[in-house]
Amino acid sequence: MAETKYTFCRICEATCGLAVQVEDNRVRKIEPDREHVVSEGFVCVKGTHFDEVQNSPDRVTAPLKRVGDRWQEITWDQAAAEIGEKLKALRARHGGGSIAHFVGSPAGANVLSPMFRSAFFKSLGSNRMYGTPTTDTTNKFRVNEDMYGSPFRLAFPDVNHTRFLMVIGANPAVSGNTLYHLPRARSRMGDIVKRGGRVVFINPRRVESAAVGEHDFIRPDTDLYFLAAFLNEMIHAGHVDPSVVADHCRGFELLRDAVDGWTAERQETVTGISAARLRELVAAHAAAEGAALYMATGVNQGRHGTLCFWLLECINAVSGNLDRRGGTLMGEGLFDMAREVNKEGQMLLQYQRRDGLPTVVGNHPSGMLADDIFAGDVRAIIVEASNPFLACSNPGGRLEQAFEELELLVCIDLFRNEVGNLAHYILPAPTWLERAEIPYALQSFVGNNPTPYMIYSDAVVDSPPGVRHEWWIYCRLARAMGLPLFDSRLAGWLLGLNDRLVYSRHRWLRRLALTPERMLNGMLKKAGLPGRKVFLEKYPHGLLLGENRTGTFLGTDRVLTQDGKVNLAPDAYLRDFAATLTAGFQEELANRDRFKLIGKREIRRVNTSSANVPRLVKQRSNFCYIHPADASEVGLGDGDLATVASEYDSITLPVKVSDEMMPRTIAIPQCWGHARADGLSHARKFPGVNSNLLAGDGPENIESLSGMSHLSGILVTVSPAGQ
Ligand SMILES: Nc1nc2c(c(=O)[nH]1)N[C@H]1C(S)=C(S)[C@@H](COP(=O)(O)OP(=O)(O)OC[C@H]3O[C@@H](n4cnc5c(=O)[nH]c(N)nc54)[C@H](O)[C@@H]3O)O[C@H]1N2
Ligand SMILES: Nc1nc2c(c(=O)[nH]1)N[C@H]1C(S)=C(S)[C@@H](COP(=O)(O)OP(=O)(O)OC[C@H]3O[C@@H](n4cnc5c(=O)[nH]c(N)nc54)[C@H](O)[C@@H]3O)O[C@H]1N2
Ligand code: SF4
Ligand SMILES: [Mo]
Repeated sequence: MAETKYTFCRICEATCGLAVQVEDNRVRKIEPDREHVVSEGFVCVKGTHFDEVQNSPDRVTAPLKRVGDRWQEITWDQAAAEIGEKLKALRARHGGGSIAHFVGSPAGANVLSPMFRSAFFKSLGSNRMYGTPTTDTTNKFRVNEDMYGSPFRLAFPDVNHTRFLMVIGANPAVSGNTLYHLPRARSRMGDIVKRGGRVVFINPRRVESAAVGEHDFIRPDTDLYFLAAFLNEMIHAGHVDPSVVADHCRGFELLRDAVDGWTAERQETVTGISAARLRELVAAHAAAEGAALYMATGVNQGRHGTLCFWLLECINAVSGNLDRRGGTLMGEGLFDMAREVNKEGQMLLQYQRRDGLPTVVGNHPSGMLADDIFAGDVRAIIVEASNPFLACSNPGGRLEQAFEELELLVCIDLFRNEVGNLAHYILPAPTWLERAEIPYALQSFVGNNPTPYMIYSDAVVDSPPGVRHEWWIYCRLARAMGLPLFDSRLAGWLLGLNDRLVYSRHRWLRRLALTPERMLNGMLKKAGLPGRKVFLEKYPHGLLLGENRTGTFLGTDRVLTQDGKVNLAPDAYLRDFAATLTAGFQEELANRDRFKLIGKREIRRVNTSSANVPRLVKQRSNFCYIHPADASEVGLGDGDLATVASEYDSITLPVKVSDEMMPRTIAIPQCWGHARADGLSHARKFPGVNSNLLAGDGPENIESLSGMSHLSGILVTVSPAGQ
């Protein structure tokens, strides 16, 4: 008989509550958990269709070794021994730094894996971490560190109380939001309007979320000029809170001078937002009892993600909204992760790169990976939960060519995806339904959550016998290489012993093991919360932790800068800003009539991870969305094939004509292009095209302050295919 188990979804950061029907260790049905303390029964189609990932016949269920063009199943002992040998040899010849890891977004939902992964790579002597953080958000970490003293001081809008919310370059109703926990995003943003407040979306596409509020088109990659003018107009209109600036901030005069002259009229020429509208928004923002600006990937992936987030945070701070009810809050997580991490002293700009590009929170720029491989700096890569050829800038397929040069490529994944095709070994990992978990590390530890709560879930089903947890894999590889872990031979030895116990055939031995359940139980208790058993018995739908407090940040020792003040004017930003405002602005003016390409997240897809779900993916291709006037000018109609070309490559795909688009902007859903996905039987038949073949890599396509790849706002040409 089917049994209902409560858990939470880990596909996106909304982590909605789920009720999963399980029979004979098989997931039968996934439904919303109507009693979940925050998601309250909200889910999206990806969560309820995850059974098709869970039960997919394509899953890898034993370690695979590539032998010629065949895949051979091998034992974990053989896999660990062979990979361990190769890593040892590479380390001896080229140093530990030649061995990199590449971490994808699903790994972000895994609380335990990062601890063991970083212990393993530290022990190996490698700081070479790449991954998708430099495609979504390292600019924010950089700004947090420079302004507040830690990458993990991460302010978020107090959505439950705000009277004015401006959302720039995000579409929470579809994406579930990022770096800011907001399940039921659409209805919660709608509540702001019902309370008499305003929600304004600044976006080159009239996005689904905008149905709850107002929307203004902005020309892609011009947010910097909009934000500079917003701040400047705000200052001139006298909307700065003098006591916040005097008591809690440093560098206001420098900031003021930097944006001086950026009038509403001046930004209008490149952004497309009228001067009158900007001034009206500035006035409404100032008048609101609690206002917040929020931005996400659409701006992060532009050319000026760091400068934009800096100005945005400055607006939130100097207007007096930071640390204020209805403004932005600096949450308190299970423990003070920001302070703990600072003790390690291993954050921003920690690793010196020869090219001077930054490594933010340990991330080397993913847009430099091909160069780094070709230069011989990287010779082996362990990929955990990623599909970089589709997700990252891959100009004309250059990233694939680079990966072909690798001496060792290991993929830890549920499937053999495109990068897996080139791997020497594929190591199978469990799905999130097969993992005990608490929500995302940032949500749990940093507390970027307007309605704080905690939930714990055991694994809902057992994984196939040949599958191993990511954290276990790192311990097993460390044992194969004879490496200590956590700077300790004893810890390395004990964890080596533990990795035998965890998957032992004997139940009594398994009972002695340090299991994920025990580790998570320890974390909960250390934070002063009830332990695992209490959560399972009393709080299967989550436990509310009480409202966020205001007045807990400014003027307290939680501001981790040296002088305890918010730094409004980091030197590096002022320099970059001055240069951009002249050269960048001229470039925008010169390119005003050219097409820019942006991405588009779709409710039925999450990055590349849901491409193989038959009930979700029913169209053979992604589309190129284009405004009616542009379509007719270029000679394209609905369904026609268009060729979209950048300076790097060109792709051909069908067109959808839509007045959702701003003129001279086209949108192509990213993370498609599965034509060669031999290991993904459905995705291969419904492949679409990879828009990231058009994105450039190398230093000129990387934002120099944060290492972010330039993935949105790419200059392209559009024409009917075959012309
Ligand atoms: N043009 C453009 N490009 C973009 C973006 C954009 O907006 N525009 N967005 C960027 C962003 S924000 C991101 S995060 C990236 C996303 O790209 P990635 O981070 O690469 O993420 P996914 O494609 O979701 O997942 C990759 C793999 O993880 C595997 N996987 C899923 N769950 C697990 C698990 O629990 N364990 C393991 N080991 N593997 C698992 C899946 O099977 C899949 O093969 O794309 C980026 N690319
Ligand atoms: N359904 C679904 N949900 C997802 C994902 C998914 O692939 N599918 N991916 C997950 C991941 S990894 C992440 S990081 C989050 C991301 O979460 P969000 O940041 O909310 O992601 P998007 O929906 O891509 O929103 C970016 C928006 O920016 C707009 N935009 C593009 N360029 C510009 C610009 O230059 N200026 C401005 N102002 N706007 C611009 C786009 O039109 C788009 O609406 O979503 C997560 N959730
Ligand atoms: S919004 Fe959808 S994908 Fe995201 S957590 Fe909720 S159910 Fe899962
Ligand atoms: Mo992401």
